[in-house]
Amino acid sequence: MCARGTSTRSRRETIKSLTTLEYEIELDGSPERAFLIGVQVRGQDSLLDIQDSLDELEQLARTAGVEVVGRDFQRLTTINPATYIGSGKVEEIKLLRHELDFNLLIFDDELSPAQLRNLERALEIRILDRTALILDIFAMHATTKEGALQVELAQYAYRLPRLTRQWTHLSRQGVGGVGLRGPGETQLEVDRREIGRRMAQLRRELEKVRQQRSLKRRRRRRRGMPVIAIVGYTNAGKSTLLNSLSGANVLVEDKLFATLDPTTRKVELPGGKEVLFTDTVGFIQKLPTQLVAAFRATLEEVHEADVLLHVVDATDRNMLAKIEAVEEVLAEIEAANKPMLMALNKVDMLPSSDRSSAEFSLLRHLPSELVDRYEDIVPISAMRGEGMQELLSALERLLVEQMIEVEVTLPYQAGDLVDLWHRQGVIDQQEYSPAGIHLRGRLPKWIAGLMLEHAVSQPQRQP
Ligand SMILES: Nc1nc2c(ncn2[C@@H]2O[C@H](COP(=O)(O)OP(=O)(O)OP(=O)(O)O)[C@@H](O)[C@H]2O)c(=O)[nH]1
Ligand SMILES: [Mg+2]
Repeated sequence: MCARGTSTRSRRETIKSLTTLEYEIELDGSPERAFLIGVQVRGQDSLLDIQDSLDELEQLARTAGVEVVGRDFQRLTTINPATYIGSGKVEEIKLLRHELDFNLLIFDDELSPAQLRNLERALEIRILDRTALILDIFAMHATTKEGALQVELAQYAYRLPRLTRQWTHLSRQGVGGVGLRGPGETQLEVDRREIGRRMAQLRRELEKVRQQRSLKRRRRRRRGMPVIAIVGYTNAGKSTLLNSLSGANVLVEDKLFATLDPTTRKVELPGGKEVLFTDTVGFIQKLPTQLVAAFRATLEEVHEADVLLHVVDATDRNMLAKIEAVEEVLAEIEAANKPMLMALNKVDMLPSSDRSSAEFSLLRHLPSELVDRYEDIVPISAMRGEGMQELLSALERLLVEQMIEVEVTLPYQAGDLVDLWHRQGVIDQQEYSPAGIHLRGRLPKWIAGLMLEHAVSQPQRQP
């Protein structure tokens, strides 16, 4: 590091904040220096303890390439509607800024547009909140067109209510006074309209993506393979598991939100049946609602899956809170009532005596209605490929349990459906009659529907 004003001059660029101020940032490759701020509201239950939530925020900041130089939090009875934190804390931060030399302040919750504006004015420093930080990471990690569209839409949804009158900025340079309402306000309206138009266009494009996805899903259905969505908290090891199961080559990183776009791979179960595994975007506590809305096309993969495989990091001391956070998101996207398995991952990091105790503590501390939702809990090490056979067998058992009894007569030309039944179900009786092939046996629900659609006679179906 060289001191400012020496011969190696760093390139500086002025950037505008969403609200009123302009900042200079250095473009010499050195990371921005951030200070983290959180609030703990007394008597309010939050999933993570404030220090753990700040740890997570620090991890998010590091993932975004920011250096964290310090942190602080405040216990409040209520959030300050004007500045989120109390006025004393605002003053403290002002002083700290000179001591620690940070140029970015990151809040652990989403700030209201007014809070953001007031804080920027009071502190004259660039401010990000948790949502903006997550959106930034998503923007960094979006590799496909769909991912990029979804992130852009979420970013505009976040920015729109936070845009303010440009003239506030001009008035700071002495242009204020007469004519305050003139061009600045018009400019703001132009900006808003422009963003509104762009959002409408993004929504249209995403609607197309959704339709393509749903077409793809229908085609998959026709092939009869059940779809298993791998869900879980960010960094739990979902992509590592997909790679280990299928030899896929999904990027694995010790970073939050390494995966944005879903990847689907075929995997053969021990009994020979084939299933599709889909790896998806990770969840996090305080997940911004803009993201859930914008990522609808991606999250529909979870919504439409036949089985959910919830990957949990067994080494995480906040394991239980994170399981709950995942359950909350699943409920939000109406996917909470699907058959579920849990993979207790990273057990290679636990001393062997702790492995069963991790499972034990899970079963003991997780509310029983949650535990009951999982057909099986399987300890694994996705990284070392341990527990894969056990996991697949558990999945196979679950799939068999999900099957229903079907009795149907199919036309002779529907040979492909008979093959499908052989591959994905169990046939107890098969007879040839003039009307067609009479079959009785068990099938996954999603294929049973297909058989009934093609039946020649009135199907008889037992529950
Ligand atoms: N020790 C150990 N580390 C693991 C295991 N599985 C995954 N990891 C590590 O955990 C980190 C996150 O793994 P990923 O597979 O990227 O996690 P993810 O759930 O896909 O994360 P996101 O896509 O960011 O939501 C990486 O550093 C992996 O190497 C495991 O079984 N044991
Ligand atoms: Mg991943």
